Amino acid sequence: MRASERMSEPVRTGLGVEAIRQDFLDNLRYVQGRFARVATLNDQYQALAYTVRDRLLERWLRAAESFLRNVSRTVCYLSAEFLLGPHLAANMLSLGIHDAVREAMSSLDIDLDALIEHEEEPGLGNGGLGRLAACYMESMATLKVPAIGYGIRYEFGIFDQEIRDGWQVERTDKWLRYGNPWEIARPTISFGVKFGGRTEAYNDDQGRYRVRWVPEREVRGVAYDTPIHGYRTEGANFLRLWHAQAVESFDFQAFNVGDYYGAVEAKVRSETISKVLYPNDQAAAGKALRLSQQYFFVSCSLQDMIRIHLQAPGKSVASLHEKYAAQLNDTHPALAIAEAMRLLVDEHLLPWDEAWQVTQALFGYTNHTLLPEALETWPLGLFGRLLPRHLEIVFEINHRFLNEVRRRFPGDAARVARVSLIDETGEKSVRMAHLACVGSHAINGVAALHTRLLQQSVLQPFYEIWPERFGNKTNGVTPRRFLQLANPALSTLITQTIGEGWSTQLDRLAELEAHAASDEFRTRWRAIKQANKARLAHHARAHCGIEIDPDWLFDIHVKRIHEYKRQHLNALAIVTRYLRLKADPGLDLVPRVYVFGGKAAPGYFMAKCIIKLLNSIAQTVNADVDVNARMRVVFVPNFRVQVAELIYPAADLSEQISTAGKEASGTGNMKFALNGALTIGTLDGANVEIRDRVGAENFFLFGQTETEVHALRAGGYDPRVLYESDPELKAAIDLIACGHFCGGDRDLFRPLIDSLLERDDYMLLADYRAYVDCQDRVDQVYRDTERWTRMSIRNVARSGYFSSDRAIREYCRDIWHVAPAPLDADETTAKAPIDTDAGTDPPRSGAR
Ligand code: 26Q
Repeated sequence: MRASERMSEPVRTGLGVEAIRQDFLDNLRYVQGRFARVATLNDQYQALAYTVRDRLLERWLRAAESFLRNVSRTVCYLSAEFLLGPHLAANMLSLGIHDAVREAMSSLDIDLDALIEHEEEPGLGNGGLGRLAACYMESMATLKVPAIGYGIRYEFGIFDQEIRDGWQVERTDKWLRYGNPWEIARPTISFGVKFGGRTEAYNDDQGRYRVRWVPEREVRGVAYDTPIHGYRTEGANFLRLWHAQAVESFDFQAFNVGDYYGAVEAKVRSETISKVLYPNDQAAAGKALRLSQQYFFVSCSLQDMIRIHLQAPGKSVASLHEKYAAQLNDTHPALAIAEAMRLLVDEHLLPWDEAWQVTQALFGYTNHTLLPEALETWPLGLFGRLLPRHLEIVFEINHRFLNEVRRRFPGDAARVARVSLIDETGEKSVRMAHLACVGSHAINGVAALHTRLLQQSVLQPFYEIWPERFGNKTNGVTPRRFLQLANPALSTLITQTIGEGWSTQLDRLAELEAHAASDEFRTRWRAIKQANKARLAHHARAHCGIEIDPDWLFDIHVKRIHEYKRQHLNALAIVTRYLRLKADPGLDLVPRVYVFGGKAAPGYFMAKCIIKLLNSIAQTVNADVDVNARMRVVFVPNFRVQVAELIYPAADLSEQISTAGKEASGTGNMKFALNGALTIGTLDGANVEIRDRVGAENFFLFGQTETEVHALRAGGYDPRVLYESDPELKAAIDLIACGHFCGGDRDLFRPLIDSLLERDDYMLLADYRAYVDCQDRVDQVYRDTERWTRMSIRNVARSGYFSSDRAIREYCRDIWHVAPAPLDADETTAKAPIDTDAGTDPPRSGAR
């Protein structure tokens, strides 16, 4: 049906221009309380958001109704982070109303792009892990896999990054300040969560041994739901995020004894639990509030799952695992294993062994890191003070588990110590990854190399005990957001070339390959890249005040700033190029723009120095007329999903240069490849699989392999020898050290330089020469425009595997045992989870 034919559609649900226009005006008036002439940009944004939401909710509720007739396993994705990105444009795309909305807005003289840009994205995640959760929620909705995402409704998400004098400055992210039209508060869905206190053992009136937890305090978690709409499908999936609220009775007690301010303080303390997202910072480890957050959301989520399950007639907690598959996104929600045991055994009176079977069948665990220092542990003292009952449960799980290990490996005390849930070396602590392994039926890594290394290193003893539990699930990204939405021009060309439907069957991108031979196709391909580069150039002018030329090679390095990701290796190569140009101003180099973006954890000093270094180099290079017609450097501040959508499509070259064996997978690498960038990278994480698929000849490989890194380290690695033996390397390091980029200050970058020359934990010096030479190869290939374009086309054509739909199908098949929609999806059979008692009224007063 054409938009113009939908003249008399219902205003709230119709997909045509007229219905959208009318609903927008209604929402402006009746939700925002404004008439059109005085409406601000925010009023208009809110009104349009409600207009899109109306359509979303209609379809969501329809699907929810149909779910009542359908019984299927529901996936519960437990994650401390969901980095959703802006909703408005994504929901318009999934509903297929983008053109109609544009027409409706332009009929009112409103610039739709300005409204889209106005949205403050929910930054409820740090980076890869949080964004993966968002991609997976989108794919589950698209594949009609019933799913609930459980997490925390942080009032302040990841900090906003400003760059001042080249340094990162953090600002609180006040994303909720103008309201959030995409969420629905569910004040009637709330649960008490206990903290602290002590436990008491007793025998109940039927003589059963039981344990009672007498908490010190209690907090209430209130649900906020965000519908997750699948691409052109109906479904009723949602994100359920918990908001912490003080429990009334507690402050009343204090109030009665006259301590009003004490009561208010207790209230404030309770409500801090969901205040702020922790950056992935070593400094955050061991923080009681972080542990409280983890327990808070996990407890609410499990209580909610049980409540929903018990609503169905004849159901008991003994069949919880038949109703749900719960996935642990890293160890942040691993307390769910102890909490499930507590709820099943203490509250629902299931015998331990039966409860353990249910728990193990329920959970799967995804690991996202190999860095030993990033594996979560909690000091026993802290853990026991906050969660006394859970510590007992962890001890009991451990006791039974270690007995099993002793039975299987008699006399092997070293093995017992290695697998124990309790680390007894130094300050005793609970090892969350061990808890996650023991309590899950499936354990996976996020790229083939990562899974193999997990089995050989940090989780090796578990692999030896339960090899059958391990499997690989290579990450994927949603092509709807990162290709269709981010790169509309390329998407149009793809559709014109291979027809509709490719974004839900991404392997079909392979059909593009044949067109690489067509001159006309390659010309159009290049024109699109060029336009995307111009779009980014415009952003760089507006936000960084730097002019960049869309004709140049765009070399892009965006991701969290971390030593293992080696943005400073890129910096060394840039300085080398700078020195070459200074020495020979006539040097024939391919002009390049180096674009960086990413946040450093606020407490991570070295990462902050790297940001300062990049900005210092940028300032010097961009101002130097000897070189700035051949190279420029831009640091794009506050990298986030919204900016990412602008950046990936503009890249010619994708920097994926982590030390081999350190990056679990990477997902930016996939987003770049899908947008036609070529990768310069090491054999790390999913780079390995990207190269396997796009072909070695279409990938710029350099650097030590993981095995070589290992051997080099074992053989007594000395970075100084490399420094002394490579004149270009020495010159680059010396130039930074002498203060050339920072007004002669020789101290500023000393910590960075010292760390490279003394330890070089991430082996930059070992990979420097190979990297610089590889960049020269990039130049050579780039000069051959037609060849480069063919390589770019092949990268896209061969990257269909990296769709999050493929990843979700694998999780469904191997771990969750739920059926996704068939490949040629029949759009009438929506299945979805639903909260059947959402209509229950709250008690009148004081009843809770
Ligand atoms: C832990 C304790 C205390 C405070 C914060 C944290 C914390 C928070 C977030 C620790 C880690 C994270 C995030 C990790 C992350 O994003 N990992 C990335 O996950 C991606 C998806 O699998 C991979 O592609 C990346 O390789 C991996 O680095």
